[in-house]
Amino acid sequence: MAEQTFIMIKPDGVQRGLVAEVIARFEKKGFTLRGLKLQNVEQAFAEKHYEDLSSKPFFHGLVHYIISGPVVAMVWEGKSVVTTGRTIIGATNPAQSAPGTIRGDYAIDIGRNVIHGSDSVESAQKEIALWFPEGTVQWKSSLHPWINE
Ligand code: YYY
Ligand code: MG
Repeated sequence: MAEQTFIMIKPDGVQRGLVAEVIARFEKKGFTLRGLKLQNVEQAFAEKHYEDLSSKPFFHGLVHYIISGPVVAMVWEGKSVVTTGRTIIGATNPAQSAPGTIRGDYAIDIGRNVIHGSDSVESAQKEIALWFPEGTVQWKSSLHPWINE
């Protein structure tokens, strides 16, 4: 199976009207959209998504931020999409994110950094299973041979 990553537009990204912009960057790069939904997040679900960070001092604030409004959950597929997805997103702290990245172009504070992306293939699999228990859409873009050699 081709590599997949879990990408989430956080509540600030949705409120600020950045949904189309984020999708466009992944789409124009050449990755394939496999799942997409707008949803509110329950506190327990947000805690589960960020369970690895539960001992961090910012955990409580992070969970409250994620449940503060609807998010857009997505699965994107393609060669090295996990690593390249992180590059498109930019560094965790927008003060250090390069211009041209999503966080570099659209965020200032680490606690309002617009977007989440899986940090490894293993966490991508875990996050996709958590967010898309119903599965994703199986299809192949007709552009595939024009993007992949
Ligand atoms: O994967 P990424 O989102 O880039 O960073 P993580 O280290 O996984 O942290 C998740 C999330 O937590 C981050 O996007 C912002 C927030 N956060 C924070 O508010 N303060 C920190 N010092 C570190 C992370
Ligand atoms: Mg992370």
